[in-house]
Amino acid sequence: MATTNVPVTRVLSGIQPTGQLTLGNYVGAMKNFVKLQHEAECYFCIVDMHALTVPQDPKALYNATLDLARIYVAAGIDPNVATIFVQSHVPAHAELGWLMECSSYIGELGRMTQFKDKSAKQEVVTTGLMTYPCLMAADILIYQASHVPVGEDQRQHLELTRDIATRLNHRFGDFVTVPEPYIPSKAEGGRIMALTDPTKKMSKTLEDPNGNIYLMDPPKVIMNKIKRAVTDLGREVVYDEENKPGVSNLMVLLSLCTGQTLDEISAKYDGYGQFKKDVAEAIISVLEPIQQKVEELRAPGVIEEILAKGADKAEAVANRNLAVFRERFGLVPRRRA
Ligand code: ATP
Ligand code: LTN
Repeated sequence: MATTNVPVTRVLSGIQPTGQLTLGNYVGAMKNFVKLQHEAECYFCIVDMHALTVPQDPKALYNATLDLARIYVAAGIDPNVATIFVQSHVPAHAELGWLMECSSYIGELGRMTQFKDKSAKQEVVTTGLMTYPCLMAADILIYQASHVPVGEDQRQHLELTRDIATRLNHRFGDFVTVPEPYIPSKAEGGRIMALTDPTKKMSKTLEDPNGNIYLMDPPKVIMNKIKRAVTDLGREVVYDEENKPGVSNLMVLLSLCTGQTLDEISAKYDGYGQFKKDVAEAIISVLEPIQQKVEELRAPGVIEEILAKGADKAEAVANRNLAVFRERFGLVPRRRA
């Protein structure tokens, strides 16, 4: 993990409830959420307001929000250790989001690759899709987070968050923590590629579902998808991102699911058959317990209770920090009548 030597003290990250979570989301981001909860004060949110930047079916969004919360817990985030909450339950995020919109420039927002990619796919482009990184900056800065665990695709948004934080510190005097990215290298899972096309990122909204392993995929489906995964010419199992992107991607998954190094994996196989079978089995053995736990967490009221407590904890911190931003910007504090 390429990180600076800034101590990890406070962590925030979020995932959008925009469909079924993939193995990319798990190894790129969530696996680090689980790890970091024991090292720092952690806030993990379900960024439902970010999901609204492209059209969502209300019922599907509602269910995906609760399911994502269940997956957080099932994957090992302990709600008694880290704070798990829904972004829209803490209105201070949206309020600070406005201040961030007034602290960023249209030019820099228009340069964001995610905006360019996603707007190209939409018939109409919402204003929210463009100002999306401002709300993300608010999510992070409102907790004065020192580190943000995400996958490689979010690096540019984090750079923008850092630019905004630095800008505010210059304008109003040092008061915002400039957050550090916490991003795995590609070989450590920072960018898992689609199984059907290793030039594309595995992603919830990928057109071809066979390119993704979904966290809730049954074992048989996982086995089939891995068997059909695009491999490269030749039969050597070697890590070579450029010439063997398909095999390299599967090697990363096997390494992350079993703890073996890429060299150990490379030495072990001399063809794709057994290799692919082992990749599928390793993924299944990681996902099966998570899937079981998700089902247990469907008991009525359980996840709602966790989210209620999480929102209370997050809100207390967010409101306290929001007051500091308001004061620096010159907004008059409300006096209760
Ligand atoms: P969407 O298709 O809706 O953009 P997504 O699958 O890209 O969804 P996000 O909700 O945008 O997922 O991202 C959640 C987290 O997972 C982020 O930290 C993101 O960087 C990480 N992530 C997403 N895809 C991958 C991937 N293929 N490899 C590694 N990390 C990933
Ligand atoms: N933009 C991120 C989701 C996201 C996020 C955040 C990540 C919203 N707010 C705050 C880290 C910190 C994405 O598309 N994956």
